[in-house]
Amino acid sequence: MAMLSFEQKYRVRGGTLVGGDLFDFWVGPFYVGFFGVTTIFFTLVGVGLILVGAAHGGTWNPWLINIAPPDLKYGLGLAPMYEGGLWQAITICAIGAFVSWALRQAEIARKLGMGMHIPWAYGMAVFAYITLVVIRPVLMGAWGHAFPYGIFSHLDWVSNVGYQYLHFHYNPAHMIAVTFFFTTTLALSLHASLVLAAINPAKGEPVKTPEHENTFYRDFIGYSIGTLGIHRLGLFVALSAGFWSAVCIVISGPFWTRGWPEWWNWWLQLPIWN
Ligand code: UQ2
Repeated sequence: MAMLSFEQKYRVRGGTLVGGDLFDFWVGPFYVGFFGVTTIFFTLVGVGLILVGAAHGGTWNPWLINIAPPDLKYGLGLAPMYEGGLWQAITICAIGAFVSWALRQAEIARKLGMGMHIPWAYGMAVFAYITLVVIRPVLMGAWGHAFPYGIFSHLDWVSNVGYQYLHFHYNPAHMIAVTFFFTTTLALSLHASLVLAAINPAKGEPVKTPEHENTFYRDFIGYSIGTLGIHRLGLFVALSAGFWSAVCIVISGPFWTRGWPEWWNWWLQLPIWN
């Protein structure tokens, strides 16, 4: 269907989760909706607060701007504005904007009668962020366990927290997460190269089809996962990377406080070594 007639057919009212017809319209190419309005609201307030924090921080060097969470002594309470309160307000705005964005994806998917794969995929990244700045700090009893908002400062936080557990690469959930990240890049490179190989044959050759793609992998490794299957696999490995990242940090502190290499003592203590 040509794009112009497609738009006539599908740019219609309905499918909203909240607000009925109130925000059920487009501005230029963009769908607005209730959650488009809340996304814009939280984003403008949040970016404004980041600028306030930056102005107060003594540097406009983009690498060095830093807005830190409250000191541990404030526990899970509210902190004064320039002692972590800004960080708390910015975090509320960030979560408000990210959740609004996911719900806007869900509204657009509903409008089009599509599945909810996109909001779930994006939601996994939001879940990993919320694990870092809400779930783990709450489990540990202080907002000060969250990471600071700044380019270098958040890298320093990752490094420090890693060394706090001696060697983070011995964290078994971290191992699983890293493996899924690498598998995701492997799967995408296999898929992208296969599709481009099929549609870019030598000059004068006809464009190739999924039959050719299947045959390549059957010749090569005796198995083809299929054109739908590769996308299911890709979504699974990508979501798993985000999920296990959240698991690997949320268990560090709330459920394991010693060095991660020491966790592997269960292996050395197996009775088979006696
Ligand atoms: C495939 C297929 C595609 C693909 C790819 C494969 C026609 C266009 C890449 C091959 C993928 C396999 C065998 C799975 C690899 C497993 C892991 C864990 C990386 O068969 O169908 O569609 O793009």
